[in-house]
Amino acid sequence: MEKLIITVAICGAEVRKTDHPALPVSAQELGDESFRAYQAGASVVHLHVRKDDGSPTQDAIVFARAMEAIRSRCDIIIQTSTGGAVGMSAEERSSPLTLNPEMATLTCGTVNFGEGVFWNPPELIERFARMMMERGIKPEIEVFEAGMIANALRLVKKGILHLPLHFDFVMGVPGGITASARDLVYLVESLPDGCTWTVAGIGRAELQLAAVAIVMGGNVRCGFEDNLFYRKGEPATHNSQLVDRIARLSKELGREVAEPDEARLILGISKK
Ligand code: KMH
Ligand code: ZN
Repeated sequence: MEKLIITVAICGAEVRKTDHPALPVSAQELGDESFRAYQAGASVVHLHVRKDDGSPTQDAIVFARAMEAIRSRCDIIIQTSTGGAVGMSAEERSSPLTLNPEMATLTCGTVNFGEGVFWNPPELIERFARMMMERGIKPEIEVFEAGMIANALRLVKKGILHLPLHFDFVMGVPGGITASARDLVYLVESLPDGCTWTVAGIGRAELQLAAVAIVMGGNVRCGFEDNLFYRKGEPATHNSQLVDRIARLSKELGREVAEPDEARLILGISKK
């Protein structure tokens, strides 16, 4: 089995400081939090950014500041979000791609997202995919529902995306696929040979599905975007505490954890 790639989703767009006082939001906080997670074993940081008042933004200038803060501390792979927050325009969501990050997310379909709708019509997906290909940005295909795999493979057929692709299964969002081992196996078995995958379980499913992914040869995402708790009733101190547990579990199960350069090799990313 390849080494385990741990992605840390340090802040997301929906969680607020009032939900967790240690939520990183400023560039310095995002830099420090990414560094702690890197030291604990994360090789990819899934990045959202915030305005000064803590609300989500996709402003390229705010992203650039956060990316600079992260890069000055460590060589973790930076994966910018193109999802942003529910309700943002396609224009706004695509802004961080102008910074040519090493990696970016590409959600391949529309899905209910709690009380809202995470809107990803075919034209938006295709536009984002073309931008990523033109700029040499490695897409991570975000899958909230099984049909999103087929949507991504349609873009392969059209010659816009190319195999092997890397997928992230986000499981347990209210409105999306359930966070069960059964559904994870189904998603994995739906991928073409040679593709890589990560699982991001929401809430308490984060740890449970991580354990399944580690033994199945997949990869793991954890962090405050998906889960704020170390265990029931006990908030995690930092994102790094969640990363550290996944790294420990993986080593106990006989799988070493990838450094950023090893993750680049596995994912087919050439360092920028
Ligand atoms: N905040 C969600 C609506 C992504 O980063 O690409 C979308 C999201 C996915 O977080
Ligand atoms: Zn996200």
